[in-house]
Amino acid sequence: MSSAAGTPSDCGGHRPWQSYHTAYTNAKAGMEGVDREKVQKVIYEMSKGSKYFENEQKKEAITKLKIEHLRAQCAKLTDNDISHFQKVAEKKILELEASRDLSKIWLHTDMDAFYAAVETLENPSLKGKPLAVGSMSMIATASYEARKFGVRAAMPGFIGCKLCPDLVFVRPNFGRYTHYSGLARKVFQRYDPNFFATSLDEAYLDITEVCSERGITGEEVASELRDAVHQETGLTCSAGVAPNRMIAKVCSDINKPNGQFILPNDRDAVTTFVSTLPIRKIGGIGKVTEQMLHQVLGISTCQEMLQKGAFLCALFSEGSTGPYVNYTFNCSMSSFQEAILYLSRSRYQKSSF
Ligand code: DCP
Ligand code: CA
Ligand code: CA
Repeated sequence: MSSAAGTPSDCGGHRPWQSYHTAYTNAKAGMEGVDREKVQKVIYEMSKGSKYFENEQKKEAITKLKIEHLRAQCAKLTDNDISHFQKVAEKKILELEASRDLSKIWLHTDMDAFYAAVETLENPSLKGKPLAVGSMSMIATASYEARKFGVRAAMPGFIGCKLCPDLVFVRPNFGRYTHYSGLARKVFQRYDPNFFATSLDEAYLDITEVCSERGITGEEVASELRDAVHQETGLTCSAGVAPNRMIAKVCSDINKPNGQFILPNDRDAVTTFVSTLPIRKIGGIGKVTEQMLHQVLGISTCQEMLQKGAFLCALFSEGSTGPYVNYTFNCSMSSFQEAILYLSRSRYQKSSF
């Protein structure tokens, strides 16, 4: 087959930490300047030998087997197979392109370092300190000051301490978070009475109507809404504005903390934005799918996913055989479709929730 396989990092011998991927080795907002290799090494050294680590290693071994299986399937594809599946992929893309909808303006909003920001608001002496909300066994979130050291949500607190010896711990106070969430939601209601919240700290708003009624842009709504949230809660949030919900969510993370990113309702702007987007940004593509698509088909971005559409259809369609393919059909095919949908239309309607 013609597609280049990914080049896995030095997994074997002298740098084993490079292949240790777990929930908290992935970067979050505020971790851009972190020395990832150093952090990964600390995580690896401190986790080695634990039950959790062994379990992660087992999962990793299963993923490797799946990758080998998929590579073998790929190698069996004939030129005829590939040209057949190329047509299948192209047809699907054309169908979706025809239904592209750029008529809606969606806003996704997400509070910054939510639990940590609430705790700091309640106790201003924590301001500016590297803060972890949680315990020695689990960190729920970390302040942006702590993230500079590689400390993040889902990481055991004892690893956080190793990465950042001055890390301050606060126990979670869920009542507080619910209270502040309620205050923020009152603001959201002003812009979309039917907004829907997906967690205490985030919500999706259809701001199409408010924009047209008041003759203002999505950018203006985002600024105004963030100011109002700050005024009502004393907390900052970030926002993303885009023609569909999935992209709006990706956009709200771009200028975090206390920032916003606007993607205009314009086909070229959307396709350009999405083409360079790492596949991991797609809801539903986690660590395992990311690894498989990268190592089997050399796919890292949504654009590459579309370019390899024939291979994805071939490996993950119902016509394919093999236990692994059946097992991953739903997940991987939907990942492929998600990428196409990103480029195509606003898929999520309120009724789908
Ligand atoms: N949370 C948790 N456990 C996790 C992840 C998050 O308990 N593994 C809680 C604590 C967070 C809140 O949910 O404060 C919101 O999660 P986010 O992923 O939105 O992270 P933050 O709001 O803390 O930071 P930011 O959105 O600025 O990256
Ligand atoms: Ca948040
Ligand atoms: Ca969130």
